[in-house]
Amino acid sequence: MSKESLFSNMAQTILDGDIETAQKLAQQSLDESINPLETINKGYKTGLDEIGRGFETGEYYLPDLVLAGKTMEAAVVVLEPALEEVAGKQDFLGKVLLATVAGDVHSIGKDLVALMLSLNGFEVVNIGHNVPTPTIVEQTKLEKPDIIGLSALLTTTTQAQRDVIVALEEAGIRGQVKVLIGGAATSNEWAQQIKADGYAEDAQAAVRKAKAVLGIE
Ligand code: B1M
Repeated sequence: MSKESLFSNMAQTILDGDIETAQKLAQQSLDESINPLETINKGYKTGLDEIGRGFETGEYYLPDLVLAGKTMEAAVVVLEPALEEVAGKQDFLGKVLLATVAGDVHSIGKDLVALMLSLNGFEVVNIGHNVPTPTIVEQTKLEKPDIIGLSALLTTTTQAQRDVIVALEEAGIRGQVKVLIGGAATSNEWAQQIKADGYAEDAQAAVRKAKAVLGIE
């Protein structure tokens, strides 16, 4: 099977919510030495994007989104050891506190970012999804991270990213930590608008931006 057909079949497993085949194809891509990041981005994520579009037009429903999410998570479990190999052993670069903001339960992208950061030398404290702003501020005081990463996938919940930055300012700790944002509903422009220190479009960019804001490389 060509690489393109394999990716297309992977996307189809997301649309079908077919966990067993998704995992089988993930293993096949490893057997064929395909880079696991390419597999995620060109295979499974394509399926999630398609189901997202279909959800907007009424072709797919909420249970389809739920099952698609579970299928993606199951495929990533198979790919995880290979992602570790690609990253290799890394020196400690810094500590990142990661959360999906209040009102938003999307966790797949954030968890991928957590995985990539930790594989690349960052200690990651992943405090979950739908995390209230005061909790993020409390955890920042407690964990003293170098960076806070805030994920938002809903247009409405991007406001909570701004709320966190304002709350950090009010708590007098904004200057002690860099704030990076990400998630499908965000952008470089939004990062500038809310005075975040940067925006990352995907997990690899998150690693690059995390290094950049800490002046590494
Ligand atoms: Co939801 N959902 N969803 N959903 N969902 C979207 C986001 C949507 C675009 C679908 C659509 O309509 N086209 C739409 C949002 C529209 C908008 O506001 N603009 C939407 C909606 C409307 C909803 C509900 C409101 C549906 C409803 O209930 N009627 C509801 C919201 C619930 C809530 O949060 N309060 C809802 C629920 C869900 C599920 C729970 C069913 C499920 C999530 C399961 C889970 O996460 N465990 C789900 C899913 C799966 C999606 C789609 C299909 C896929 C999201 C995903 O996982 N993508 C999504 C459509 C889409 O994105 N195309 C959609 C794959 C993932 C790898 O990419 O998350 O973008 P992503 O993460 C990337 C980058 O963005 C970046 O790196 C990641 C890895 O490369 N990144 C960061 C992310 N966070 C970062 C943080 C950083 C840096 C980079 O910090 C430094």
